[in-house]
Amino acid sequence: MQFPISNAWTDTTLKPMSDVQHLRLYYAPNTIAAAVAITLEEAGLNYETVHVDFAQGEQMKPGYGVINPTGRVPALETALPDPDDAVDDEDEVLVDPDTILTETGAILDYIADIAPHANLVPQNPVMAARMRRVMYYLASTMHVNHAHKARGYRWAANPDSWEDMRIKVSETMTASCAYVESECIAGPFVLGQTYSLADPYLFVVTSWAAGDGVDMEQFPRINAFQSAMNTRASVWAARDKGIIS
Ligand SMILES: N[C@@H](CCC(=O)N[C@@H](CS)C(=O)NCC(=O)O)C(=O)O
Repeated sequence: MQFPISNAWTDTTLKPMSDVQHLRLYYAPNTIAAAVAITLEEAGLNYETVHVDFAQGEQMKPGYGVINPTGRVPALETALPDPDDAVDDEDEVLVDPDTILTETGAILDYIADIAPHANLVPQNPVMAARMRRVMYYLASTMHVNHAHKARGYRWAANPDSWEDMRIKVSETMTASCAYVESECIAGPFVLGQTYSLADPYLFVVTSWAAGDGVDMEQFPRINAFQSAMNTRASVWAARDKGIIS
């Protein structure tokens, strides 16, 4: 996939919801982008996918910078580009940066807003805050712990330090799992019987834990939560599309 080369954010006016014509998810398999795919499936929304090939370093190439200037997935394009606003590269790939959303939590909230029928955010403000407590914890702490395994160069210049960070990941991810186990799963889902945006987010982040060296036998609530998630058609639909294993 070639991406348009531009980083012009010329108009920050959000498109009205009635203008939502198409959704295109930029993802790499088994990344946090899978939480967005599962949520789109839960919402019953049609979407296209674009595989951002990490093996080729596509997320760091200038063209992807117009999609997500942080060089990460997910990104969600929320409307067909208006030809007047769109960036047109040599390959005639049209993208209007003003229609693109980034940051997993923000994208999940957007999906809940455009698909109110799916009830992905509880009406009760306390429950909604409890849901977001888990989402913020995952974004700010547990995902960052996981990233220390392969992305140490973001935080330290000396390669010896990267190895030190990598070694620590099983410990920090185990500590995060212990917190999730005792504080974040009412069971079977984060908020009990009520499924919410926190569930696909937690599902994906906890799916990394075994590979990060966490002994998952210690965490029966997380295992039961994973099993409950695996009964959902949304998870299998994302799996069928190769977005999560
Ligand atoms: N805060 C961002 C983090 C996104 C993120 O770190 N995504 C990872 C995949 S799980 C990524 O794109 N990594 C590519 C890289 O670091 O080069 C979010 O929640 O959307």
